[in-house]
Amino acid sequence: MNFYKIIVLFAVFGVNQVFAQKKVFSFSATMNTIGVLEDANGQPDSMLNWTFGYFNTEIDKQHDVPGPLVEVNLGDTVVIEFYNPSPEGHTIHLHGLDVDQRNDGVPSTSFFVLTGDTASYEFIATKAGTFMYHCHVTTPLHFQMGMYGALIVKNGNSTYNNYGKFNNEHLLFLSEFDRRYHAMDITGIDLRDMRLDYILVNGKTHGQIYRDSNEVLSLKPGDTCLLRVVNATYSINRLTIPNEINCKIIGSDGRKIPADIVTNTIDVYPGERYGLLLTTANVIDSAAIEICYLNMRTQKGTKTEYIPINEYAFVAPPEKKNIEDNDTVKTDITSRIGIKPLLVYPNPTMRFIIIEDFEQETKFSILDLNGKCWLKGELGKSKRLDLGALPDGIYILSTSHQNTLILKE
Ligand SMILES: [Cu+2]
Repeated sequence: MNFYKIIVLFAVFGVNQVFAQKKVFSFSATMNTIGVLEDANGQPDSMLNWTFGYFNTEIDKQHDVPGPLVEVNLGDTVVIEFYNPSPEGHTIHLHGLDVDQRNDGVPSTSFFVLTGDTASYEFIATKAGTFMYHCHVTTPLHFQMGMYGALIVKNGNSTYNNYGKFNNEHLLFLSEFDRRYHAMDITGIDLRDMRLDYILVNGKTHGQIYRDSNEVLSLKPGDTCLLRVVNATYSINRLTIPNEINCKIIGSDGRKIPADIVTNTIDVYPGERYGLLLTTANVIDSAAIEICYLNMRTQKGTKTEYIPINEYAFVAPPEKKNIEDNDTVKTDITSRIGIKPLLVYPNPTMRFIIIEDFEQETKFSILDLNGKCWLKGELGKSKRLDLGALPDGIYILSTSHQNTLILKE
């Protein structure tokens, strides 16, 4: 039945039918510890890094961070079968892909994959480019825990539906790690507070990158390298490409941009993906691409990482003096508009919410979208409300100074 649909869509998008296939990926989710991270001095981190993550059941028995690379060809019908044996509900959100609502992986508008459930996500790869997938359940937490990965739609040796020929490609999947979230006990952590303890490039830090030949970017005179950059962090990722390299931005967010931009400094914002074409007339050694993580509010550099070019024993320069270590990023919209912040989590929820109110003794009520009041009372500094008696739906939390939307699944 699905093949009938594919044939219709091939005609619409003009995709080459000869190479298009049905690709099935079998994913599962686990909660477990992953390998040891390395600090800026090359010392292993003593902490066991507790993470959530995806793995491909045909290849692995246990997840890694990031999750498996999903690589398909333009025109493919892609099916990701997802089994969730972990004690938490999860989804797979296909970030940047044009999928229908059912396959979008946002639990409130698509569906939850609860413990023991199996579900499948399906789409047709109609645009060549660089994308990402991630869990959309309590996203800041599940994202921080490691539930993300790259999704690449290939089109032979060109990209963006036949634009930008290359003979070599390299992926930089940039993510980050706040140590506090990966301890066994995370009670008391404010989900708006993300610290940058580790920069991860394709899941590796510092010496782990420089010692791994797969992480070295290869670029010789005559080569054209497509550099795919994915920002899966809460920071601006500023890439500085060495001057002896010609760098052209050709695509953004899985699409060709209207006109190429020639630049050696590229700011990639959270959730964005860039396609860069790199060429050089020189024989390059002792060079690296610098990636600086800038705080979203202050725009100041916090941490820097390097991607060696053509060199297998790179040594990173010492950290710059002006770097603010462990700068805290708080998403706090309410204080910007002059209201004291009201923190509600988890949202969406299945059983309960915790409300943290920094005003003293605020009156609250929880209303459904018809205005019916289900719960009301007074808030102290922090309150846990049991929502077990409420039917599934969308509710409004109203306090004396603001309204907040809550989703109950
Ligand atoms: Cu999840």
